[in-house]
Amino acid sequence: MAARVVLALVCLVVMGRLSEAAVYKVGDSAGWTTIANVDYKLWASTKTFHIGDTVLFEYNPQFHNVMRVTHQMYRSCNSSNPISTFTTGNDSITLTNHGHHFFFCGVPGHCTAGQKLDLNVLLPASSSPLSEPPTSSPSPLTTTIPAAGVPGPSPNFSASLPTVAVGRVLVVVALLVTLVFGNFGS
Ligand SMILES: [Cu+2]
Repeated sequence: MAARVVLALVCLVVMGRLSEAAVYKVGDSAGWTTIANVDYKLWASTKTFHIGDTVLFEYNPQFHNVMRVTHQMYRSCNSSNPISTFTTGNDSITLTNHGHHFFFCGVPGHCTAGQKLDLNVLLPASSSPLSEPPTSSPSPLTTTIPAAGVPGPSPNFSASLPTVAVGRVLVVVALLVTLVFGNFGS
């Protein structure tokens, strides 16, 4: 019983941490493109990015790419020396540090046409206890985190806990009833 409670609590904590890490598809349904005239500055301004969140660039790799660049390169659309380049057309980039992250498409003319993105990742909130890694047992949590998106067993556990308790109460009641009726019978 105690083990089940601990397991359920661990699951809830893991689920809580998973729900905190968001995945944002850049440009939403339009994706990463020049033809839809997406205002990526506006898009980013409607989101709140945190460390651990992921941004997903979806695009046709025949026509676009993603370059992570410095602020200076971002401002001048200078694609000569990017920090990193992504070319799969389905690039997930996890935000691992706070501050501004600058991206643009390195295809000539696309950055100046507005295919550029400036994300500001906020500092971790000190008030949230879930954002602090637990000091006692960090390994089970970190190993289960990659299973994001897979429905965890936590609802089943939390739902089964009251059922188990009710079941035990019923057994005790049944025993008492048989004892009482047994005494009446004799
Ligand atoms: Cu492009």
